[in-house]
Amino acid sequence: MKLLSGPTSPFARKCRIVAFEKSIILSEIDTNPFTSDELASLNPLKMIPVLILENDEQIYDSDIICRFLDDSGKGISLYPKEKHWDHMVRASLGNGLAEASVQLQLQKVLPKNQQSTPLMDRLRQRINRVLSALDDQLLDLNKDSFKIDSICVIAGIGHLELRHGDSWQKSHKNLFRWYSDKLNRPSVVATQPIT
Ligand SMILES: N[C@@H](CCC(=O)N[C@@H](CS)C(=O)NCC(=O)O)C(=O)O
Repeated sequence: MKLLSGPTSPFARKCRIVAFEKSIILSEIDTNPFTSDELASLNPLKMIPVLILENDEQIYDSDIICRFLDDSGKGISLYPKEKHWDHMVRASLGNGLAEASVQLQLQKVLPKNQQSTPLMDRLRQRINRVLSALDDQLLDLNKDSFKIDSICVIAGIGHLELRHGDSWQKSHKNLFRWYSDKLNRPSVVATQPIT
Protein backbone atom coordinates (compact mmCIF):
# COMPACT_ATOMS: atom_id res chain seq x y z
CA MET A 1 0.00 0.00 0.00
CA LYS A 2 1.13 3.53 -0.76
CA LEU A 3 0.53 6.59 1.39
CA LEU A 4 0.56 10.03 -0.19
CA SER A 5 1.88 12.02 2.71
CA GLY A 6 4.10 14.86 3.85
CA PRO A 7 6.93 14.87 6.41
CA THR A 8 5.26 17.44 8.70
CA SER A 9 1.58 16.52 8.28
CA PRO A 10 0.07 15.47 11.63
CA PHE A 11 -2.70 13.64 9.73
CA ALA A 12 -0.16 11.58 7.81
CA ARG A 13 1.67 10.92 11.08
CA LYS A 14 -1.46 9.40 12.63
CA CYS A 15 -1.54 6.92 9.73
CA ARG A 16 2.18 6.18 10.08
CA ILE A 17 1.85 5.48 13.80
CA VAL A 18 -1.16 3.19 13.27
CA ALA A 19 0.67 1.34 10.45
CA PHE A 20 3.72 0.87 12.69
CA GLU A 21 1.59 -0.37 15.61
CA LYS A 22 -0.21 -2.82 13.32
CA SER A 23 3.00 -4.06 11.60
CA ILE A 24 1.99 -2.72 8.19
CA ILE A 25 4.68 -1.51 5.81
CA LEU A 26 3.60 1.57 3.87
CA SER A 27 5.50 2.96 0.95
CA GLU A 28 5.29 6.74 1.27
CA ILE A 29 5.08 9.25 -1.55
CA ASP A 30 5.92 12.77 -0.48
CA THR A 31 3.11 14.94 -1.89
CA ASN A 32 2.68 18.69 -1.55
CA PRO A 33 -1.11 19.28 -1.52
CA PHE A 34 -0.70 22.85 -2.76
CA THR A 35 1.45 22.06 -5.81
CA SER A 36 0.63 18.46 -6.74
CA ASP A 37 -1.12 18.09 -10.11
CA GLU A 38 -2.07 14.49 -9.44
CA LEU A 39 -3.60 14.79 -5.97
CA ALA A 40 -7.01 16.17 -7.02
CA SER A 41 -7.62 13.18 -9.28
CA LEU A 42 -6.94 10.83 -6.35
CA ASN A 43 -8.80 12.80 -3.68
CA PRO A 44 -11.35 15.47 -4.68
CA LEU A 45 -10.61 17.17 -1.34
CA LYS A 46 -7.03 17.66 -2.67
CA MET A 47 -5.61 16.90 0.73
CA ILE A 48 -3.08 14.51 2.15
CA PRO A 49 -2.97 11.81 3.43
CA VAL A 50 -4.39 9.45 0.80
CA LEU A 51 -3.95 5.69 0.99
CA ILE A 52 -3.68 3.87 -2.35
CA LEU A 53 -4.59 0.21 -2.12
CA GLU A 54 -3.08 -2.65 -4.17
CA ASN A 55 -6.10 -2.48 -6.52
CA ASP A 56 -5.50 1.29 -6.94
CA GLU A 57 -8.58 2.31 -4.93
CA GLN A 58 -8.08 5.37 -2.77
CA ILE A 59 -8.96 5.86 0.89
CA TYR A 60 -9.12 9.22 2.69
CA ASP A 61 -9.21 11.04 5.10
CA SER A 62 -6.80 10.19 7.95
CA ASP A 63 -9.56 8.91 10.26
CA ILE A 64 -10.78 6.47 7.63
CA ILE A 65 -7.22 5.43 6.72
CA CYS A 66 -6.41 4.74 10.39
CA ARG A 67 -9.56 2.67 10.77
CA PHE A 68 -8.75 0.73 7.58
CA LEU A 69 -5.17 0.06 8.71
CA ASP A 70 -6.40 -1.02 12.13
CA ASP A 71 -8.75 -3.53 10.48
CA SER A 72 -6.10 -4.78 8.04
CA GLY A 73 -3.14 -5.17 10.39
CA LYS A 74 -2.02 -7.52 13.13
CA GLY A 75 -2.69 -7.47 16.87
CA ILE A 76 -5.22 -5.87 19.17
CA SER A 77 -7.45 -3.11 17.80
CA LEU A 78 -6.50 0.49 18.54
CA TYR A 79 -10.26 1.21 18.76
CA PRO A 80 -11.32 -0.38 22.06
CA LYS A 81 -14.94 -1.48 22.57
CA GLU A 82 -14.81 -0.51 26.22
CA LYS A 83 -15.33 3.24 26.68
CA HIS A 84 -15.32 3.45 22.88
CA TRP A 85 -16.94 6.87 22.61
CA ASP A 86 -14.67 8.36 25.29
CA HIS A 87 -11.72 7.31 23.13
CA MET A 88 -13.32 8.72 20.00
CA VAL A 89 -14.11 12.07 21.62
CA ARG A 90 -10.51 12.40 22.84
CA ALA A 91 -9.36 11.47 19.33
CA SER A 92 -11.47 14.41 18.10
CA LEU A 93 -9.66 16.71 20.50
CA GLY A 94 -6.32 15.54 19.08
CA ASN A 95 -7.61 15.97 15.52
CA GLY A 96 -8.94 19.46 16.29
CA LEU A 97 -5.62 20.40 17.85
CA ALA A 98 -3.79 19.25 14.71
CA GLU A 99 -6.20 21.11 12.46
CA ALA A 100 -5.93 24.36 14.43
CA SER A 101 -2.14 24.09 14.52
CA VAL A 102 -1.96 23.53 10.73
CA GLN A 103 -4.36 26.42 10.04
CA LEU A 104 -2.38 28.73 12.34
CA GLN A 105 0.81 27.83 10.52
CA LEU A 106 -0.83 28.58 7.15
CA GLN A 107 -1.73 32.04 8.49
CA LYS A 108 1.76 32.66 9.85
CA VAL A 109 3.46 32.10 6.50
CA LEU A 110 1.19 34.60 4.71
CA PRO A 111 2.43 38.14 4.14
CA LYS A 112 1.40 40.27 7.17
CA ASN A 113 -1.25 42.19 5.22
CA GLN A 114 -3.02 38.95 4.28
CA GLN A 115 -3.06 37.45 7.77
CA SER A 116 -6.33 37.49 9.73
CA THR A 117 -5.74 38.52 13.35
CA PRO A 118 -9.26 37.45 14.48
CA LEU A 119 -8.79 34.03 12.88
CA MET A 120 -5.33 33.58 14.41
CA ASP A 121 -6.71 34.59 17.82
CA ARG A 122 -9.55 32.08 17.49
CA LEU A 123 -7.13 29.31 16.54
CA ARG A 124 -4.80 30.11 19.46
CA GLN A 125 -7.74 30.11 21.86
CA ARG A 126 -8.95 26.77 20.47
CA ILE A 127 -5.48 25.28 20.89
CA ASN A 128 -5.34 26.45 24.51
CA ARG A 129 -8.80 25.13 25.30
CA VAL A 130 -7.97 21.71 23.85
CA LEU A 131 -4.67 21.55 25.75
CA SER A 132 -6.47 22.44 28.99
CA ALA A 133 -9.19 19.85 28.38
CA LEU A 134 -6.56 17.17 27.75
CA ASP A 135 -4.57 18.32 30.78
CA ASP A 136 -7.70 17.75 32.92
CA GLN A 137 -8.53 14.40 31.32
CA LEU A 138 -5.28 12.58 31.94
CA LEU A 139 -6.88 10.09 34.28
CA ASP A 140 -8.77 8.94 31.20
CA LEU A 141 -5.76 9.07 28.91
CA ASN A 142 -4.48 6.05 30.82
CA LYS A 143 -0.71 6.02 31.32
CA ASP A 144 -0.14 2.55 29.90
CA SER A 145 -2.76 2.57 27.22
CA PHE A 146 -1.87 3.45 23.63
CA LYS A 147 -4.99 3.66 21.50
CA ILE A 148 -6.31 5.88 18.72
CA ASP A 149 -6.99 8.77 21.13
CA SER A 150 -3.32 8.81 22.25
CA ILE A 151 -2.20 8.65 18.63
CA CYS A 152 -4.32 11.64 17.57
CA VAL A 153 -3.20 13.70 20.59
CA ILE A 154 0.49 12.89 19.97
CA ALA A 155 0.19 13.87 16.30
CA GLY A 156 -1.51 17.14 17.27
CA ILE A 157 1.04 18.06 19.96
CA GLY A 158 3.93 17.02 17.69
CA HIS A 159 2.79 19.52 15.05
CA LEU A 160 2.14 22.22 17.65
CA GLU A 161 5.71 21.90 18.99
CA LEU A 162 7.23 21.77 15.53
CA ARG A 163 5.49 24.92 14.28
CA HIS A 164 4.63 26.97 17.36
CA GLY A 165 7.19 26.04 20.01
CA ASP A 166 7.07 24.34 23.38
CA SER A 167 5.61 27.09 25.58
CA TRP A 168 2.50 24.90 26.07
CA GLN A 169 4.56 22.58 28.29
CA LYS A 170 4.79 24.99 31.26
CA SER A 171 1.08 25.74 31.35
CA HIS A 172 -0.08 22.12 30.85
CA LYS A 173 2.19 20.13 33.12
CA ASN A 174 0.07 16.96 33.41
CA LEU A 175 -0.24 16.72 29.66
CA PHE A 176 3.47 17.35 29.21
CA ARG A 177 4.28 14.53 31.64
CA TRP A 178 1.97 12.18 29.77
CA TYR A 179 3.40 13.26 26.39
CA SER A 180 7.02 12.90 27.54
CA ASP A 181 6.30 9.36 28.66
CA LYS A 182 4.97 8.45 25.20
CA LEU A 183 7.92 9.96 23.34
CA ASN A 184 10.00 6.80 23.77
CA ARG A 185 7.49 4.50 22.16
CA PRO A 186 9.03 3.07 18.96
CA SER A 187 6.09 4.11 16.71
CA VAL A 188 6.34 7.67 18.06
CA VAL A 189 10.14 7.82 17.69
CA ALA A 190 9.97 6.43 14.14
CA THR A 191 7.43 9.02 12.98
CA GLN A 192 8.87 12.29 14.32
CA PRO A 193 7.96 15.14 11.93
CA ILE A 194 10.89 16.40 9.86
CA THR A 195 11.23 19.91 8.42
N1 LIG B 1 -9.43 15.99 7.79
C1 LIG B 1 -8.29 15.71 6.95
C2 LIG B 1 -7.31 16.89 7.06
C3 LIG B 1 -6.09 16.70 6.16
C4 LIG B 1 -5.32 17.99 6.00
O1 LIG B 1 -5.70 19.06 6.49
N2 LIG B 1 -4.21 17.89 5.27
C5 LIG B 1 -3.44 19.08 4.94
C6 LIG B 1 -1.93 18.82 5.08
S1 LIG B 1 -1.48 18.61 6.78
C7 LIG B 1 -3.69 19.41 3.48
O2 LIG B 1 -3.66 18.53 2.65
N3 LIG B 1 -3.98 20.70 3.19
C8 LIG B 1 -4.21 21.13 1.85
C9 LIG B 1 -5.15 22.30 1.79
O3 LIG B 1 -5.59 22.78 2.87
O4 LIG B 1 -5.49 22.71 0.68
C10 LIG B 1 -7.64 14.40 7.39
O5 LIG B 1 -7.80 14.03 8.56
O6 LIG B 1 -7.00 13.71 6.58
